Amino acid sequence: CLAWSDGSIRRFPPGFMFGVASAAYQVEGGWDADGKGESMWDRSIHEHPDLVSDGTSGDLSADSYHNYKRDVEMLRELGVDFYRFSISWPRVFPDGFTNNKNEAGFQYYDNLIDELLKYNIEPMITMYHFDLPQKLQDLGGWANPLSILWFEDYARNLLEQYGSKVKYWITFNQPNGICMEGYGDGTMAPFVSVKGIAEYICVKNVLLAHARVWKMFNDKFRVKNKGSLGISIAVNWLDPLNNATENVQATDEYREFTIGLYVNPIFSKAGDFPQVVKDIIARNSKEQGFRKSRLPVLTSDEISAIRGSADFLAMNHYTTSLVSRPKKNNHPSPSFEHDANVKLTYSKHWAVAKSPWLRSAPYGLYKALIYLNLKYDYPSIIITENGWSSDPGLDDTQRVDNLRSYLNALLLAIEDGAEVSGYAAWSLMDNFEWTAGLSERFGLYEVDFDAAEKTRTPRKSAFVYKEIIASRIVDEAFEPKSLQMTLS
Ligand code: PNW
Repeated sequence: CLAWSDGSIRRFPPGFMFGVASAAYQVEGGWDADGKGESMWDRSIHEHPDLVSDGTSGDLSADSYHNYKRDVEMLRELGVDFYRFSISWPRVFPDGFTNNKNEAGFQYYDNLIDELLKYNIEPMITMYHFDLPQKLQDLGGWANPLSILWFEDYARNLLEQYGSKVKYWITFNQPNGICMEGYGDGTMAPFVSVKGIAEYICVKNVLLAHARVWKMFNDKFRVKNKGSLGISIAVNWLDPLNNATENVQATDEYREFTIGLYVNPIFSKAGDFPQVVKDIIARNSKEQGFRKSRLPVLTSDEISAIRGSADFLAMNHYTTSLVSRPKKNNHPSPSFEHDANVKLTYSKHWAVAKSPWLRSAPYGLYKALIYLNLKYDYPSIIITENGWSSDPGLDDTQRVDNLRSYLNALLLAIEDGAEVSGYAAWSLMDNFEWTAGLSERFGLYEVDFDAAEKTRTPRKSAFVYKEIIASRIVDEAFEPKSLQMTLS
């Protein structure tokens, strides 16, 4: 409904920022251009092309390395307030270590940032979006506690180079993706699968690396640059399948395993991993014959370093699942799945995207935001990803429906007290969707990957989003009159 009963229009509040997001490996291409080093995704896919369902890679992708001016033109067409993109660590430091700097890589991001600023589009930089330099992976990557220092060193260089131009910083994209998928189920690079152990070591290291960078930012860069720094955390919603006690309990626990594991150490008053997660992993570890819990302990110094180490929660939200407790725990032991011990399903009423895990349940965004308010005392939030995957094609009705209904749910949550100051749609354009390759399209703009120029064409959703941004209203009746873009 567009208006209140007194006739006033429901709008996103003044100052609310609309944007779009992307990530380096998914759009840039230029995998070895001008001195870029090898990332763990380059290495994994070059050695094992079969890891990607359609046999593609990020070698060229949308070639934003060469097409960044067109990308900024699209941002101007949409009229966005900000662009969230990530820096490829091996593009700026080919080996990961900061002694060997690739000037051409730094120049690329300087050019992109300057082009954005020229048109009053705020850059929002993700320092790390899944593409570790291979040399650092050779040393164990995020399972090695020295990664904390490597990341701090890298981040210092980014803040020194771009801190005066860039106000919004995000250290990590989705620690759960980095750790659970990268080191546990082995479905993302580095495709390591030391289940029930490596994931938790990774989580501790990533949280500590984040906290060190926040401290450095807070001490040396914040005031000078009037900036803010956060961390992107996947907060999908979970509801119990029904109100059976065991399912309600499983849901509470699974929220702590998937949300609390990352949010609690940073955003709760007490800090640390959630108690229930500590208890369950300690109990299981003991039963499995481990002398200590597989979940590493956070010392009191570590707890206080991590606690409060973010200016905002950068929330990636895509979908909702229904949780039940299986009669028997058949997951491999040990593993994260065994520790969490749940079965996930969906309502049959929720539309299914091209990605099998992605269902449209906009009420879940509302509930997730209210949950964060009650549990973590009204954190400052920027939605840094939300989106929909489809087949190629310009008439993307399902993406339009999904975008509108999630923005409606977001507006409702803001009206009910959620402190959300921005929203980024995933994604500006079609890109390399990790192991799904080019088979799942998330773009507001379609990319012709067969064309040498990687031609970008706006989908219907791009016109709808443009109208929402311009009016700050979600008008379900809006129909784009022509499919011709104009610059705003
Ligand atoms: C995000 N889930 O990952 C990533 O940050 C992006 O790089 C990616 O392209 C995008 O979402 C679409 O997949 C997610 O299962 C992967 O709910 C899976 C989930 C959520 C986010």
